[in-house]
Amino acid sequence: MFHFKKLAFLVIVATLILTACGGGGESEEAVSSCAPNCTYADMVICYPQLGAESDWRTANTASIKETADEVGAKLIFSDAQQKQENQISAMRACIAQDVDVIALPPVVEDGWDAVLTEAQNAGIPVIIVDRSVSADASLYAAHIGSNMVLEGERAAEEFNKAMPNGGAVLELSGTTGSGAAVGRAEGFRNKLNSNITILDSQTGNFTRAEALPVMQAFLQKYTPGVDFQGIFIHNDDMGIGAIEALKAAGVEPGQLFIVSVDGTRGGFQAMVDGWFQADVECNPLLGPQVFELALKLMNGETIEREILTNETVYYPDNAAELLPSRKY
Ligand code: GYE
Repeated sequence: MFHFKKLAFLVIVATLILTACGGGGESEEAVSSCAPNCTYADMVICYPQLGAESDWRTANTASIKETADEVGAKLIFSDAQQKQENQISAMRACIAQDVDVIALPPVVEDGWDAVLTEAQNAGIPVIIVDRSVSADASLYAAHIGSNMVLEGERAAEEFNKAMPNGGAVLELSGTTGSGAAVGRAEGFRNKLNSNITILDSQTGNFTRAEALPVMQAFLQKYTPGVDFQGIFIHNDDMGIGAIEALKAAGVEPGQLFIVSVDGTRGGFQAMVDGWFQADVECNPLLGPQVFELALKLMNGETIEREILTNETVYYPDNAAELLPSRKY
C-alpha cells in the first residue's frame, strides 16, 4: 500500500504539472490500492478536530462521527483543544499510520505548509474542512466549508437596514487568525455603510466563557445606546456569553441591535428572547460531504476543489416555530 501511494504520488505530481500547464480548477489526487473500487469499508480517515469550543463544533464532531458509523468507515478522531500544535501532532500521527485521507478543520489559517507537505509526500490527500488555510492550494486536495466573507457581508447588511441613519457598533470576534474570524471581519467591513462605525473589536475566541469578560470590559468603557447601538458577534456561543454580561448591566433585550452567526439552538433561543435581531447561518453538518469526497479521492475520481455550503439568514419572526426542528 505504501509503495502504491508513493507511485500514486508521482502520478499526482505529473498531473499537477500538466494541470498547471493546462489551467482548470479541478485536481486529481493520490489514489488508494483499492481504486477504482474502494468502498467506505476500505477507508481509514483522520479528523484532527480543532476543539470543542462551541455548539457549532459539537455538532460538527457529531456529524463526522455519525457519518463514519453510518457508512462504516474507520475514523481516527482527536480534539486539539484549540491549539494548532496539537492538530499538527495529530496529523503527524495519522501520517505515520498511513491513513487513506486526512480531513483537517484548521484552527488558524497560517502555519500548515510543513505538515501539508509531509502528508503530500506520504501520498495522503488532505481535505480542508470548515475554516480555510493560507497554504498554497497545491498542498491540499480540496476545501469544504462556508463562505465566511459572505457571512460577514450578510451581517453588515442587517446593520445597514436597521441603522439607515448610521451609528456605532461593537464587534466580538472569533479566534484571532482563524479563517472564520478573518473572513467574517473582512466581509463585515466590505459591506458596512460608511455612516456606521466600528467603535471597538475584541476577540472572545468563539467561547461563552471568554466572551463574557470581553463584553463586561466593553460595558465599562462604553455606554449602550449612547456610545454604540449594535453588536456584531462572530458566533452564537459568544453571543450567549455577551447576553449574560448585558443582563447583569441592566440592558434589556431589543435595546441594542445584535447580529450573531451560526444559527444554533442557542442562537434561535436568543432570537426568541429578543436579544438577537438576526442570526447568519453557518452549517456544521459537513460529515456526509466530507466522506463522499474522501471516497472519491481514494478512487482517484475528479473532484471539485472548493465546495461551499448553501446558507441563509434567520430572523426572530419565525425563530420560535423553527427552534424545535433545529438539528444543532
Ligand atoms: O462559527 C464557531 C466555531 O469555524 C465556522 O467555529 C466555524 C466557527 C463557528 O467555534 O461557532
